[in-house]
Amino acid sequence: MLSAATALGASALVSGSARAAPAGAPPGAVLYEVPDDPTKEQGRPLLADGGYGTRSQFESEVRSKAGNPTDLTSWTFTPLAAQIGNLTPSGLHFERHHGGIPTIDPARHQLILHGLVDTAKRFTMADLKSLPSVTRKHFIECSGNTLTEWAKPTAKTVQVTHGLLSTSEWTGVLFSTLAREVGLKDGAQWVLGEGADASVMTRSVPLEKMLSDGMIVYGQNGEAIRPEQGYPLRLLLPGYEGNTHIKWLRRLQVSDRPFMTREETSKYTDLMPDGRAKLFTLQMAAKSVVTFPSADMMLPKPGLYEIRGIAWSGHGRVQSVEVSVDGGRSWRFARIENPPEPMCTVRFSLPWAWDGQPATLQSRCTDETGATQPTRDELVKLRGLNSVYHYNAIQSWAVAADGGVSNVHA
Ligand SMILES: Nc1nc2c(c(=O)[nH]1)N[C@H]1C(S)=C(S)[C@@H](COP(=O)(O)O)O[C@H]1N2
Ligand SMILES: [Mo]
Repeated sequence: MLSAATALGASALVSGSARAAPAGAPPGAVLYEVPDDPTKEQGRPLLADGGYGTRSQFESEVRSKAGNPTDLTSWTFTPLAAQIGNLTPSGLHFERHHGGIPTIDPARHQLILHGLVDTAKRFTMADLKSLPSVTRKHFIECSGNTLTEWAKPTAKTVQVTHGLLSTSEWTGVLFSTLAREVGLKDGAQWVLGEGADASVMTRSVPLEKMLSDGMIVYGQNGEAIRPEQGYPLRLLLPGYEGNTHIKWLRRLQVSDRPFMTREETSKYTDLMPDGRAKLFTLQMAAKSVVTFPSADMMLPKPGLYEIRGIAWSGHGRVQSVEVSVDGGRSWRFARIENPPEPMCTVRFSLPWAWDGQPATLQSRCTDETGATQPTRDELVKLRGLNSVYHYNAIQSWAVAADGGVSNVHA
């Protein structure tokens, strides 16, 4: 009787609790009893959570904090290894605040659009929500993501090496829609975005980018964006470095030149080996990371595993992801698990039979422009070691014979 169920792959489910089927049941039928769970609780009434749902009490993944959490300039990392699917839950979206999180009443919030325009305008939240909207999935990556890895492997987990990366579905108004509302004057080339937080974050963005896909967003994953993500309004620039996605957006000023703010001169520039700095390196490059197995994990024994990870590019869609288990000597194409969208993450996987020997796991993203992730040696040859931002080298995880996984340069 059990053999049919076993052939269907159900053997692990039955564990000896099969019973003979009652008379009249189809031939070959077997009843299985679900074992009783004495810890199960039944019958929580609806709305016991106040009407806004929370996750199961058994789920405990959280963002980890960096630096002193009471400092107003601080950041938290998304727990990438625990993420299920391609979207980051809003409550686990990484955070980077330069002046803490302001509390803003949306009824009082306004966006001013002025400068090289025919008619400067103020938009209330109601004004913005009445305009045609778009909904798109995009990642945000801080250009400081993975900055600890330039000189030597430093971070202990993938949450800390790569967790300044999150993906949401964003809803809002295209900048091009607002531009039609005010009319752009001849000579318009750049747009300044300004935040209403204590840091008054300001960045200059090329008008061409603003007009092509720049968004003013108020929605994240089906509800209002979270306070930590810029409630009630933020700038969303698909594929651009996180710093340009101005949160708590209150002002846009159109100009014929960049404004050369602190964040685009003293910060968020790339110091090259010859001592000169590159300005306005705005697009995030092709990048990927294996999230399972990754540093600080332990493989219990040799056998079949599924290597899993995330890949993305600020230049367009992910074209392919390759995985190596021998430190980059040989590569195999991974399976892409969701349809690639422009400037959005994909999840990838590859089955791997681990023989118990030491192995070095890597992944390599190629985007639709043909750009591929460099090795760390190639990146350092090009950029030197003065840089802080835009580290996109191939990440290596070493699997030791005892199954322990650690962060290495290979
Ligand atoms: N107004 C304002 N906008 C801001 C910041 C800030 O501190 N203030 N931090 C920037 C940086 S450096 C990054 S990486 C992203 C982080 O967005 P998140 O906190 O929603 O993940 O927001 C950017 N926009
Ligand atoms: Mo950032």
